[in-house]
Amino acid sequence: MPQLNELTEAIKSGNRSNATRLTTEFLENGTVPQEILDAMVTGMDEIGERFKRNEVFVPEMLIAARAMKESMAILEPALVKSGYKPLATAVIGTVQGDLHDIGKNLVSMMWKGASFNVVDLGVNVSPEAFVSAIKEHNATLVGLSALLTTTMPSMKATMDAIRQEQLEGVKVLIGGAPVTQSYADQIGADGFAADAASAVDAARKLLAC
Ligand code: B1M
Repeated sequence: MPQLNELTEAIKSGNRSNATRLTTEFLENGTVPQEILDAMVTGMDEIGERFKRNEVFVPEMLIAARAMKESMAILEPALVKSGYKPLATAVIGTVQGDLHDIGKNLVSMMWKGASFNVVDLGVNVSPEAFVSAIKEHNATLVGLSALLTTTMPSMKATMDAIRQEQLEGVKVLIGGAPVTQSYADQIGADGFAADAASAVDAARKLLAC
């Protein structure tokens, strides 16, 4: 019988065929879906830590996230049936005027890998679209990404729109190459993360989960 740490390893190394095969086997032998998910999340956490230490780079993260995504597709029906609730719902997007999405997609995948329900709004997202998605999905976490100095003001406009709505319990995390903690402070965001792995730590901290 396979061990759960083999699944952790398969996710971490981005071995899709092993990860999906093991997920199927664990489900067939009656392993509790939450335990299978925990093994996968540990794999994503470990690759995230290695990414922060510059031991692996964007391609390895993408490959691991793809293995996670495919295994999750197999696991999800059983998880839902078992009454599993994601940690929180997050809305994420690249702000208005900005078409860069590689970093945002990484954050989105890492959040999914950490058991958040993620609604990805894509790129060039207006402040109004963020606000209406937060309301529609009852999101408590919002991720704003910007890669251009010229689109950083869209982050502020989005923050202003969110704050104006006085949405209770909604935490906003921002990131992207030109973005800094001091900019986050300046526009009243709840947090800043320098990379996708740190975005998981920051989200867990902001929501205390
Ligand atoms: Co553009 N581009 N680009 N570009 N592009 C940059 C950003 C630039 C630095 C290149 C340069 O001049 N050296 C420059 C910006 C300069 C500035 O503003 N300071 C630039 C420019 C000027 C432009 C155009 C204006 C060029 C033109 O048309 N004249 C134009 C703008 C279009 C628009 O958005 N309106 C443009 C267009 C494009 C492409 C479409 C061709 C393409 C984007 C394709 C795509 O994303 N699908 C592109 C690309 C690929 C780049 C570079 C080369 C790479 C960006 C990237 O994907 N990095 C970039 C130069 C560079 O960075 N070397 C450049 C990899 C990615 C994993 O990193 O996105 O930083 P990054 O994400 C990191 C962190 O920042 C963080 O986590 C990620 C990984 O851990 N992070 C978050 C990101 N979002 C986060 C959110 C969080 C937390 C962390 O919380 C929610």
